Amino acid sequence: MKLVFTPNPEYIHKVLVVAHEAGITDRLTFERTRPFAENTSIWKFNPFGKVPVLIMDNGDPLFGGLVICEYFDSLSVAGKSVYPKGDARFAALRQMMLGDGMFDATTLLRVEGWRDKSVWNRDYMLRERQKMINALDRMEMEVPEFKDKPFHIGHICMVGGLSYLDLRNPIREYALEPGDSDFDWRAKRPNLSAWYDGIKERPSFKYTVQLPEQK
Ligand SMILES: N[C@@H](CCC(=O)N[C@@H](CS)C(=O)NCC(=O)O)C(=O)O
Repeated sequence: MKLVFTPNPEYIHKVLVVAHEAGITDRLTFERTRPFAENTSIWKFNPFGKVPVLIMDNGDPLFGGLVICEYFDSLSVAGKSVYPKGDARFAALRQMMLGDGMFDATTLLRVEGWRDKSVWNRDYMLRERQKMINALDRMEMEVPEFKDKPFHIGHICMVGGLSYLDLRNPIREYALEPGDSDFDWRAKRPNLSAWYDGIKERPSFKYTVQLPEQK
């Protein structure tokens, strides 16, 4: 099966982490595409034009990173799953959405900022910025709930979102509000920061894929 995405070893892709945890990385091939590049191949695979997409062995696509994560998990060779059952399930799924929703808000803010500043939709940008801050604050609040739980999809998505924010910091870059020019998600979030620094040493978070630029 083939994963179509924009690999960037400088941040943590949730789909790669789940593939590694499931022990199925040897079944994967990769195609690089940049969704906003003119020659992107993404529209062939995903009606929404987003990465990642998985082309399954029967040729059908799966789109939506969270759906791909669930598919990889279902193939787990050791039969272990990063989706808890029972009481722990919905806190883990909420944390999954905290991480993934923060990633989405970060990319949406970033992409709007690519337009010329004179045509920025500031209200829209402020709204995405607020979502990021809210998600970070909520994660900080939830650290005592999740920090000692068996490893799960919520941990993966939060680490993915935070690692992206370490790489791309549109709050700092676009400085929409006073103080934003030195925005650091770790400030005032000591518990989240300490948890993140510890957990990101896990081997599946170190699994990266490097591919040449698309021609
Ligand atoms: N949470 C989504 C994120 C996907 C996403 O937004 N990917 C961006 C990466 S830049 C993208 O492809 N954007 C293209 C677009 O929004 O048209 C997922 O996991 O599928």
